[in-house]
Amino acid sequence: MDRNQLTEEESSRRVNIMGLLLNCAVFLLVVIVCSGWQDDGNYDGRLSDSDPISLWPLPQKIQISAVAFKLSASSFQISHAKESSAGPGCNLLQNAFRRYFEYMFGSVKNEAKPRKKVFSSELTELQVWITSADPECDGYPSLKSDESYELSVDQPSAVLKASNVWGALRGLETFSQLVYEDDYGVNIINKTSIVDFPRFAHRGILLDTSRHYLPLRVILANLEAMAMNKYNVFHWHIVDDPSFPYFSRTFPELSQKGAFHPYTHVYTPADVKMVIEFARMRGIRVIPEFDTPGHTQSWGKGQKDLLTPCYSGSSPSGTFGPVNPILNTTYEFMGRFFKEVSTMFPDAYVHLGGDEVDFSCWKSNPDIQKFMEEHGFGHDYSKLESYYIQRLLDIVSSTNKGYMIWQEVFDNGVKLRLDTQIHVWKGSKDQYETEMARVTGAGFHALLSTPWYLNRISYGQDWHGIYTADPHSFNGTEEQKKLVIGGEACLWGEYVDATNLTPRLWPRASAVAERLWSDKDVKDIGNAYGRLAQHRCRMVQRGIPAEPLFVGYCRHEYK
Ligand code: CP6
Repeated sequence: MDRNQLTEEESSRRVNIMGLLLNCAVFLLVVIVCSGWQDDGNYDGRLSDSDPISLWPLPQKIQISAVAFKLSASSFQISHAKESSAGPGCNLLQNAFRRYFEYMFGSVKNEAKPRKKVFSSELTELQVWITSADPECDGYPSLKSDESYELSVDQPSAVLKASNVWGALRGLETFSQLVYEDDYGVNIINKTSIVDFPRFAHRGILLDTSRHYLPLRVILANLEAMAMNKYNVFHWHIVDDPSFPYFSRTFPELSQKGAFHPYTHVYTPADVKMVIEFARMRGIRVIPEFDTPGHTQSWGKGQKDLLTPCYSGSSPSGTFGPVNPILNTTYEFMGRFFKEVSTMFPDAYVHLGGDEVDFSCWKSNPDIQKFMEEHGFGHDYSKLESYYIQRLLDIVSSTNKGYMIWQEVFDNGVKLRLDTQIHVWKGSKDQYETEMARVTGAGFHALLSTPWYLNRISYGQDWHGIYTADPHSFNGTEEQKKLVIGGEACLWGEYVDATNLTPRLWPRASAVAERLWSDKDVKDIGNAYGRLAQHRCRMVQRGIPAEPLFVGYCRHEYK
């Protein structure tokens, strides 16, 4: 490599400091005391070109001093503050302490290195202080979870304050991102003060396990990467046309016949529980999607009469279309199926799909035609779709779940409960902005995915467009803006399996993560580039094969 070429890390350090300065201007509350808050030590590593502090997504308010402390694996500990409502009995926190300790010190094998720098002091403790009476150690995260935290890194001990474990998890990630290695391999942290909270409550990633089966370890590795980016929703598009890998206890034939392979390409109840628990430990909700009435070819293999027989002329052609909406057996099946789903998945929401329903098969079927006439639907097949969805929503409501649906269901005028979340995924920028305005104008909660179809790839730095898209960029009132719960990055699986999933997703999904977490004014591409390049190297160091943004290298390359 050209020696004059700035490495990703070096150039990003520069941009990073520029960015921190920029933030002084951007946030009135942010004060970067660039010359050191109070230079009480003899560490000469002021915030300068060589400081590799790189936070992603950027916290809401930060103060960083030039004063730095050393951290050593042998003396540093993460502990529960005396006043904390959580203690060593809180498995979620104990587990997180261990995880983050390893991220900070795992690569430091040999402590006995010659030190040329003298540090004013060493930081020996991070106290975690949960302030609310119920720390939620054994609970599940929800749309309403408080993820805010305050972090103070100073002598004699750093303090991370949060009302519950969800905020503490976000703060631990931030603390670990503040730690950097100096040229001698010594771990350093600067005196810092942070107040942080998410801009949007729903920050998700969709993975598709139907087009290709994803081994459990791939799903878990991505949950891990999601936590590094403060994501809090795993939208599990678990079944679709090509395969049905969800093992249903009530209807085992569904995966027996509908999975690519009935034993090796299936998620058992134990697998599902493991995903949910691994996600919970990281403050991530698991929302399953069981998409109907379209996208259901694989369901038909194990459930007779569920799908509509298509006709060619006056006789059945042997092919099948969407779920058959005119049979009572369909709704009996859905009732039992979603009852099981509602107990398997603890989240308060399920995603019911409802997208891309192809009407041609329904049109060909004489029984459906008769049903259309009887119900006065004329030739408007979206009315038939609405009829089906309406009955399905009533069924799912009776299991005490809320629901998310793709935008078509709203577009077709289905009557929806006001707490329904409409998932916008179609169209150009103009079209999705209009849709966001229409959905929130009608009083519904909305989330955006259109600009974040990460299955789409192109040559060059396509993270720019991903980074600059914003769920609030539409014409609407303050009330409408409040109805936007966030967004999701989607990685549809047609061209993705275990071999290429992680680098296709990261760090492009990190760009979405900052849009959904950080202040709306954090949008400078130059500033983001440096931090993102470094954040990507940090993910690589932590074992996530995230792809490069551009030319450069990481100090710790992927092994
Ligand atoms: N599967 C399902 C898909 C897609 C959708 N639903 C999809 C559509 C367009 C693109 C990528 C994916 N593969 N069930 C749309 C929500 Cl570009």
